[in-house]
Amino acid sequence: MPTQPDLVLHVLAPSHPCHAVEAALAFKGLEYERVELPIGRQVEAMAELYGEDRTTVPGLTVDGEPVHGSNPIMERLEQLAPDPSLYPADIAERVAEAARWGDGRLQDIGRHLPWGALYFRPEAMGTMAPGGAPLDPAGTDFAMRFVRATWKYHRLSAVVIADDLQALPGLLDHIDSLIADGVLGGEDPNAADFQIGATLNVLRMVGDVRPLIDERPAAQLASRFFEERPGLVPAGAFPAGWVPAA
Ligand SMILES: N[C@@H](CCC(=O)N[C@@H](CS)C(=O)NCC(=O)O)C(=O)O
Repeated sequence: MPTQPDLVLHVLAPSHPCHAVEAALAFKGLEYERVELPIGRQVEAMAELYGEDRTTVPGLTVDGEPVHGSNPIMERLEQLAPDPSLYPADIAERVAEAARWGDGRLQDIGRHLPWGALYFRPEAMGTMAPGGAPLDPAGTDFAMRFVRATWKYHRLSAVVIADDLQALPGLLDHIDSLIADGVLGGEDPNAADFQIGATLNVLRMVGDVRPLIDERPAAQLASRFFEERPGLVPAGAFPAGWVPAA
C-alpha cells in the first residue's frame, strides 16, 4: 500500500473485541500504533478521545478521526483498505449480520463467564498473565476484591451467569450452523470470524466451558485466528448443575 492513514488503536490488553480488531488489522496488513490503557483508568482516557458515552475499548483514530467499537472499526478498515476483504461480496450482508450478532449477543458472555468462574476460583486470576501461576493467599485476597468490584461494574449475578451457561449450547449451535452455511470458517477469514472467534478464544479460559466448545466445528474459529491465551479457571468452578453437559 503506497500510503495509509495514521492509525492509533486504544485497547485493554485482555479484551476480546480488541483482539478481534487487531486480527483484522493484521489481516489487512495495516500498520498502527497500539496504545494499551491501564485497566481501571480506561474510562477517562476513552471519554476524552471518543466521547462521554463511548468509554469501552476498542477505539481507533484514523488521522485523528475517532471510530468507536469493534464492528464500526472493522467496517472503517474495509473502507480504508478493501483488499483483502473482511466482507466478501458474495456473503457481505450475512457476514455483517453475524458480526453484529457476535457483538450484540455473544460478546458479553465472553466477559460474564470468565469473571463468573473467577468468583468461585479467584486464585486462578494469577494464571492469566504469561507464565503465571495460581495466586498465594495474599494475592487471592486482592483477586477476590477485584473480582467482586468487576461483578458490580458489569452487574453480574449468579442468575446472569447460570442463564448464560444454559444459553451457551444454543449459541454454539448457531455458530456451527453459520460454519455449515459457509458464512464463517471459510478459506479466508472475515469480520465475523474475527468477532466471534475472539469471544470463543476467551471462553476457552473457563475450564467448565472449554469442552463444550472444543467438541464442535466452532472451536476452529478460536484456534485458527488467535493464540491460545494463558490462563485457565479449572473445571469444577461453577456450582454443580450449572454447566450443561458437553
Ligand atoms: N461491544 C463493544 C464494547 C466492547 C466492551 O465492552 N469492551 C470491554 C472490554 S472486553 C470494555 O471496554 N470494558 C471496560 C469498561 O466497560 O469500562 C465493542 O465490541 O466494541
